[in-house]
Amino acid sequence: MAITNSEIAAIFNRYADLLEIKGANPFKVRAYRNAARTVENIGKPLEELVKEGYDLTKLPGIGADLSAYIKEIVTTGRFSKLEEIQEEIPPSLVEMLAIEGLGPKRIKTLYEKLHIQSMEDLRRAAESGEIEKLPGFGPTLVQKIIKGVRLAKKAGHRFKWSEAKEYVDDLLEYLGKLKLSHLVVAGSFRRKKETVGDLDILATAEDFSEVIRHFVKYPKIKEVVSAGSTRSTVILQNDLQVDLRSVEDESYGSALNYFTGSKAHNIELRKIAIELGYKLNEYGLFKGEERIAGKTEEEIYEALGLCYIEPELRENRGEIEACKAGKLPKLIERKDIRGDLHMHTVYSDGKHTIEEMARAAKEMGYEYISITDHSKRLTVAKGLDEKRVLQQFEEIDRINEEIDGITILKGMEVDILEDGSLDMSDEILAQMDVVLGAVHYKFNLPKEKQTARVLRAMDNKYLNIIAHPTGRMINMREPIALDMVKILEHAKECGVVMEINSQPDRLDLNDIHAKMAKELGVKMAINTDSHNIFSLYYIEYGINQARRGWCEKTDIINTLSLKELKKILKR
Ligand code: DGT
Ligand code: CA
Ligand code: CA
Repeated sequence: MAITNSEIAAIFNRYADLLEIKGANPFKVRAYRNAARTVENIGKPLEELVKEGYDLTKLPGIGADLSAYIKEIVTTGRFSKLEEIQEEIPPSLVEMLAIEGLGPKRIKTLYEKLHIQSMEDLRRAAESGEIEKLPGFGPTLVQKIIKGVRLAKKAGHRFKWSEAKEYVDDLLEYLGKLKLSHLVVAGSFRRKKETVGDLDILATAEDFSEVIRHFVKYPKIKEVVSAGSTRSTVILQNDLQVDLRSVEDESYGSALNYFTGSKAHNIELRKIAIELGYKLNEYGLFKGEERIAGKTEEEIYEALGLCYIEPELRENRGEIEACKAGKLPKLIERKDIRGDLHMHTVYSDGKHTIEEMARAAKEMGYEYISITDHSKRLTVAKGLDEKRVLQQFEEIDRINEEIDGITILKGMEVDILEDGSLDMSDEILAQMDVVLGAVHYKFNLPKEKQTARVLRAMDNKYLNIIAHPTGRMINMREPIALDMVKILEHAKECGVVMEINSQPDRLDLNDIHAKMAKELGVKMAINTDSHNIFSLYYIEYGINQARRGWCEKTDIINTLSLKELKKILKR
């Protein structure tokens, strides 16, 4: 994984913070902060410069030491000095840096004067009035600290996009009751990131104070953190933070662009603006004092000499270069999907019959589905043995004759056993249209073994799709250890398709892997893995992830006609 200049800058800034908490020489601290600033503004990836053998000491503020550190970070992805100092300083002191109003200097004072070492110490000292007595800590700051401790407790927890969506729908309906000229959720939510830290809502209205008054009365609020004239922050009952902001109509596009992020994408845009002699911020794109764009996002990209970049791509993962080269993908859309190749029925652990699933899929506008119940090893899910799966296929034949407008393919989600063999005989697999292979146990094998297991499964010529390839469950289960490059290269060689599983807690492949697959020419399938008729609409979540992975219609096999699909499924 390439390391970006902003990441290197963040490492140096973090190191400077820790040096400062530790009480290091201020010149040394400043040297790291200066280096961070230099790194952020070079405009060319340091990784490339290092590869080219460029003499980094020619850069402002980079001496021999820092040059060596940059090389270390670029080549190993780590900075050993940072790791060392992190060992010395209580982790809670580091966390305190996230609290508004607390910088390294103040944290050092709290540590030295009041021996504060944990968030709990900090809260107690703030509430008891001890902190207020320290020079440089007034009552306003103490209030900020108390709030900050509360927020920090929740930090780290990220909400699944689908969870956030439920609140978004409700909130937008509630806010929509007012007269607003614009109302939109920006931030990671708009970029369709698999998890969101908080919601960033942007609205414009003639009387914004009325909007804020209405907003803070939203019934699902647990706490109003702030309510000013142009912005307000609240915490909902489920601990989701919501920031609401307003700007003038003529700044709407630039504010939307700014608050959509990502931060890394914004920084790149700002650099381009500077190169052109402009200034870009949330209020507009300015040439001197004159606003030359800002009402819409489109006009900002245009004025910067770029094409419009979809929010899902705004992660500084090459979207700006791709745009300049005319190589931005035309992202896949819901209307491109013609079927769903992974779903369960009452035969194993699903809740609906084959016919019910088929009729619901037809309602979705699909032309085909494949029924893929579990194989026998998965006894907890009533996995099917050879005999029962053949019975199921007879039923599928029968329903296919009865039902019009949709074709049911015969398939199975077959367990990949520990040695990489499949949990079903080749003789039966040969009778299937679609074979999915999945890892459902032995999640903790070391990388080499786990990779070999999946590679071997792919060697079975009946296997079509690797289902939820890494097995991760968001906020719950780590991915299995796979060498993804090897897996994808082998998939390419043998014509195996990778699934983008749409279950909101799976979303597996993730965006990075999907982009890798696309770049290697590996085809993918966006499937819902539905266990009932209601979750067929999860396809939306899988499409979000695919779009973040730069996928186009041609990368995804379930956009094909049935005839073309069948060709791909014959390996
Ligand atoms: P999240 O909430 O952690 O899932 O991620 P975001 O991307 O929604 O981040 P958030 O809520 O902290 O900020 C919303 C957007 O505001 C972010 O995507 C870009 C913009 N933004 C925030 N802080 C900065 C900053 O320091 N510099 C720049 N250029 N943009 C920022
Ligand atoms: Ca956010
Ligand atoms: Ca935010």
